[in-house]
Amino acid sequence: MKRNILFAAAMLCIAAAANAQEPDTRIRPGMGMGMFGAPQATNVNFDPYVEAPAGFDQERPKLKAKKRGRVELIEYKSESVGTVRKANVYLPPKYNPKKKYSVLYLLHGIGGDEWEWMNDGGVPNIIMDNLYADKKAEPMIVVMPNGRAAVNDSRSGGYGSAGAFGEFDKDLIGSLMPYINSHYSVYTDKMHTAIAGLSMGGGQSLNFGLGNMDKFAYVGGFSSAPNTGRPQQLIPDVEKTKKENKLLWMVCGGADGLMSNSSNLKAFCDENGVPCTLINYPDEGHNFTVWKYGLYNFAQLIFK
Ligand code: FER
Repeated sequence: MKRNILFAAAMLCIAAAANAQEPDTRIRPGMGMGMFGAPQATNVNFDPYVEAPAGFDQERPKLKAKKRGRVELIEYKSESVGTVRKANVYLPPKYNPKKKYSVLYLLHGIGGDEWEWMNDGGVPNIIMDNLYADKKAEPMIVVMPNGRAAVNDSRSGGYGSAGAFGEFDKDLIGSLMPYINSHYSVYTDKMHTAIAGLSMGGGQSLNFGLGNMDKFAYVGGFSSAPNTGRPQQLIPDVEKTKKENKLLWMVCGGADGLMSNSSNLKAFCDENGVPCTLINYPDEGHNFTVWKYGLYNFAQLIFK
């Protein structure tokens, strides 16, 4: 019951945010899907859940310092928001500016900010360090921005800031990506650029990733929220998506009330022959158990 009230309140906020916007003829995925979201698709073909190995998210005390990555906080000027904004950047072990790296943009949820993955139980640095120690991931940096594209981008925005999450594509593509491309030793083409996120960040990743296939070849949505565009908005041109997207990968907890955002897209993809993965994490809710699993798996599949 509490969840339903929260959900209805969130939808009202989205509607209010949409109404408050300047006239904008572009499709804003997720803004026009009605007050109570999309009904759950039936007969979804989930992909097999394979348990992650024990310890994938545990720090290995014996791992030498030089085999660990590091995280640094950056500040960049945002043209679209008009402020200086922050992001955390994970650099892999032995990051060497003489080499070139791929980039994963890793987005947070509605209650989070650029620190959520690091400080709220996501341990992305530990997951990545372990993947590198086991030689399971390609060389990449992981950029964790603040996805609330507003002057006040603090966590206190809550559900009222859903509109600001919808505006983040301008900041991401217009300001953050150019900053990363000019301050780190990275490949800048789509085949070396991925986007994934949890909940609101999952919706953003699907919306922005599939909406900008010239920039992102790999797209991941973990427990994607109701800001996720409808399948037909996300994939208006099936043949183009088949050609240009290299990975569309999702996970959601089986006990998460937000499953329909993922399963409707999966059903659409299956009907239309678009390669797409959706793992139903057994009996799990809306939490970092699912999101850590998402990062662990997604990070192994990209840039290969
Ligand atoms: C909603 C339910 C959940 C919603 C957003 C969320 C905007 C996001 C949750 C999260 O990011 O963790 O109805 O509407």
